[in-house]
Amino acid sequence: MTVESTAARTPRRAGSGGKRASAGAGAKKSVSAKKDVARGKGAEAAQGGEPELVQLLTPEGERVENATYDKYVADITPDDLRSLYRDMVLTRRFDAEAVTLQRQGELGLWPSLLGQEAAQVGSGRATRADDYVFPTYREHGVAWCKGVDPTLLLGMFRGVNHGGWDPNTNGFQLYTIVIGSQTLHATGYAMGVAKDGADSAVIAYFGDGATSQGDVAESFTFSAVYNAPVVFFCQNNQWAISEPTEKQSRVPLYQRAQGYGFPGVRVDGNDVLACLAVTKWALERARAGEGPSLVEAFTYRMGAHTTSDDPTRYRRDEEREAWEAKDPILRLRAHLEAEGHADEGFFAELEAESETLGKRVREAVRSMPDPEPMSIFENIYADGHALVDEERAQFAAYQASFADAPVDAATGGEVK
Ligand SMILES: Cc1ncc(C[n+]2csc(CCOP(=O)(O)OP(=O)(O)O)c2C)c(N)n1
Ligand SMILES: [Mg+2]
Repeated sequence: MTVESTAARTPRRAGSGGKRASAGAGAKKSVSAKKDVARGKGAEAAQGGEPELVQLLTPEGERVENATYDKYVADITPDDLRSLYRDMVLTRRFDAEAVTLQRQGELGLWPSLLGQEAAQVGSGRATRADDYVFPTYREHGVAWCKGVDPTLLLGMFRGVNHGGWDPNTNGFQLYTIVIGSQTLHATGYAMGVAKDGADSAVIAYFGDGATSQGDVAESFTFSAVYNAPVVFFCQNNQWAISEPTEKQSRVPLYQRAQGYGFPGVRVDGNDVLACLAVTKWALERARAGEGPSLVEAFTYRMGAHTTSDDPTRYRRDEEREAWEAKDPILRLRAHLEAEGHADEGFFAELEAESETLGKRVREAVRSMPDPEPMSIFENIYADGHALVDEERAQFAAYQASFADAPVDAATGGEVK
């Protein structure tokens, strides 16, 4: 599989024969299906055709009808559209600040969400306050929608804590680095929700690469068998570090659900409205006792995997450029402008708000206190653990050994 063959794939829009809901001024025709056919021998080609993609806003910002999903966004007002736009813009700004802070040495690492704002804000805004989110390490936009103060997300990446927020305050679990493991946690939690008789739902986020993990397969099996109220939200950003999706699966990822006995849907992950609608559908199913579903948000990681990665080593600029044309934020902006839902004043105010957020994030990171060394052993197990106790004692003895060490008068440090 060459890198070239992964470029610029956009599957056919589901219900693409449907009418345009409104023709925005200057909106071009949506990209033709023919042009969108996968160029390589990837997963789509293996299926003998391109998969359907739920899309409500074309890359040009034109609203298209969808017989199945329109009803999930039927109550969306211009205010809501502006607020979705605001969430995406501020999330992107927060993310950009974090990348810069890492480059300045203030953070050890940062996994950017650049390009995935619609997938995260659309799905995040579909959740209710009592729905519980199990994220990976990249769900900064979902955290934002759940009301987690973004500055709290940075502590772990500065190395001053293990997480930085109480998951139960906002129904947003701690970030998980162990790929796919949170899908099992989500499934177990959802099984508990069902046993409690609650009507809330659970949503587990993971990437395309995570679908190759055994944990994800197990969570699909268990959630299906137990009819757990969980939504599996896969952000297919085309890459698992340097591994393209084609090398992860012989079928489009959403089709995996069928084998486990629950529905799977591929949605345009750069279309915030479609992500909102499809996730609402999936959450409502879960709440109604209809069990799990898989949403594959077809999107693109425009940045590097993390600040430690250099994507120029394994992918072409043309690929990123093709996805830039489908930018989720520009798409909604085009729609807002074409429909007359936002004026210059709105965009200027948002720019000012974005500046204020940037300043707040920078100041918060730089003023984070260094932790007490012994605090590394806190919040590991709810009831303690013999091994942690042993390690704590060893570390305490190690720390204490410095107390008696002779001090070099010249340097103020330990005598070598
Ligand atoms: C169990 C496990 N194996 C390997 C890794 C190393 N690793 C970190 S991120 C990553 C790729 C994940 O790709 P994907 O699931 O597509 O998520 P993305 O980062 O693209 O959002 C890997 C292999 C890990 N963290 N955990
Ligand atoms: Mg990925």
